[in-house]
Amino acid sequence: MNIQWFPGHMAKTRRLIGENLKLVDLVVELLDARAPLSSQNPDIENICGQKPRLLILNKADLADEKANEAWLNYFKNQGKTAILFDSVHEKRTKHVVDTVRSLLTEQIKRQEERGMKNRPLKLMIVGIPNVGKSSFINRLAGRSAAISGDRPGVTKGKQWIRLAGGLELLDTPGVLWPKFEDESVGLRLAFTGAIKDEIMDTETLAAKLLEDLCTRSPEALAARYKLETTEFENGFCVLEAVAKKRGFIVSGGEYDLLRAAGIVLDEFRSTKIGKITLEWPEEAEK
Ligand SMILES: Nc1nc2c(ncn2[C@@H]2O[C@H](COP(=O)(O)OP(=O)(O)OP(=O)(O)O)[C@@H](O)[C@H]2O)c(=O)[nH]1
Ligand SMILES: [Mg+2]
Repeated sequence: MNIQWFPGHMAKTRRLIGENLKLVDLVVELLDARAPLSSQNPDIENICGQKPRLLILNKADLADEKANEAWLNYFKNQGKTAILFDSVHEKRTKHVVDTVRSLLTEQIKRQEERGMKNRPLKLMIVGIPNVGKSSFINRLAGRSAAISGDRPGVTKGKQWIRLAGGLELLDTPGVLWPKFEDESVGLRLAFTGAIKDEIMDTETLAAKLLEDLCTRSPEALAARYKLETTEFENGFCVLEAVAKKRGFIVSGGEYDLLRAAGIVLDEFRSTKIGKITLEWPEEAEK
């Protein structure tokens, strides 16, 4: 299944990020905690160069707790600063601001020496579509300052949001890159909702997800859909078993695979199947 989604507005966002880089002190890159490597945009690395960077492993509440800890270690070992975060429920945000300040200690000191005390720190928030950039900003701001929504492509242009305590955040639209390194990257982004479902064949997508879950989380999958086995010939057979269990039948007695696909994708994204991480550091190091 070859997934590509790089419309003109994303090329525009890529330019916007480059153009605004000189205005900011630090880039906050949001990754999806369920797929931290697949959700890391290689373009951001190239565009942002030496600019100080903070990684937020967002949607940590939807991911496997053990995997979360493993990923924190992974990034730490790479000399990167990463924080697990839940942009919907997290009450404490002070540690994020403190981490930003500590990453910018040198700059803050230099500014103070030049007599620029209390100049606001400017951060650009970037990441793939639907990862939670606008929600993250709203959490930090403690109010609904940026529009968010449960589909990719909600934010259409840049927006500055000022926080109490001398921080200014730049919200940006979600951005992907022109070509995914391998099929599994595109699939993981699609499973987690970073790619518009409308451009995909959701039956094939759900079948691919089920195939993956049969090996990754067989118990959770079997429990959710009351399956007697998770040994199937392929993902479409699992999808058919789900449709059968749920009684999704179309006229003529065929199983309604399209409906089952929608349910499976929904239930995965809302953790009804479980808190499942789609890639672990061990797999990345292979
Ligand atoms: N459970 C959970 N949901 C989250 C989290 N962060 C964001 N969401 C949800 O994810 C969806 C997308 O959030 P947005 O903040 O609009 O994402 P965005 O990155 O700004 O998306 P675009 O502007 O479309 O690129 C919304 O339904 C949010 O409620 C999180 O940490 N945990
Ligand atoms: Mg947004």
